[in-house]
Amino acid sequence: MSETVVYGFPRSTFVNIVRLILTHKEVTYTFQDLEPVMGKAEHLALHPFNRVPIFRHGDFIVYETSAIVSYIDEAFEGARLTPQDPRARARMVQWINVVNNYVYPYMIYHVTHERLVFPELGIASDEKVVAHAMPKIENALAVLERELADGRNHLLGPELTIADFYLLPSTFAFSLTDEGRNMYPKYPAFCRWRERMEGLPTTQKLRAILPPRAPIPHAREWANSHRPKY
Ligand SMILES: N[C@@H](CCC(=O)N[C@@H](CS)C(=O)NCC(=O)O)C(=O)O
Repeated sequence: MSETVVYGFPRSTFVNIVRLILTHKEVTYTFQDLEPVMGKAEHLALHPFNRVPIFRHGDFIVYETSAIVSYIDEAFEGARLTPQDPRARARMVQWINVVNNYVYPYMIYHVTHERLVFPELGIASDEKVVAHAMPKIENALAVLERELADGRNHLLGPELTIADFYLLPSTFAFSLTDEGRNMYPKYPAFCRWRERMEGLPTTQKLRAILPPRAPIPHAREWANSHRPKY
């Protein structure tokens, strides 16, 4: 059997999307923690854009989360997480791109980094970065609330898809900030979706094997290399 490896660091939002989907499909894999080599030649040889996750299946190596998860969904047995219907599939890709462009950048890159990741390393929060993100997050949550207000179980309706697993890790990390804790109760349908997703055996199973949340040492460099500036 070909070896299956996820490369990344444990707290990475995108790495955890991949790990949730592997867990859901009951694919056995090993996790290789790249924290000690992030940004170094060993990491850049796997991902020339200096990011994680990277996925290896035998001699096939692929990076970029959406490419990885669509490969996993097709190449491995287990519950299919991609609808066959073209319109439903387009809707799923729409939500994946919503997370990439309008959710992750503000919930994680702006607020979670400023409120959790940098302070854990002794770096003060930049209030301007947080302030810039807040209306964008309010808008994203209002859009999700409208979508989920008809009582559907998942983003696309009754079917659990890759889109739900895409959204979960960003919304989890943001829930650990004061901003998230204060904002979420205004969006009850979204909170019900979150409760369902957090309660899935898949989510519980992955959480149980993740190490306790610890500071991300290589994030010290982000303050110089790619912190938003306003
Ligand atoms: N477009 C990439 C984004 C991946 C990404 O931004 N990953 C973050 C972690 S969640 C990362 O690699 N950060 C490392 C760094 O910025 O040094 C994907 O979809 O895989």
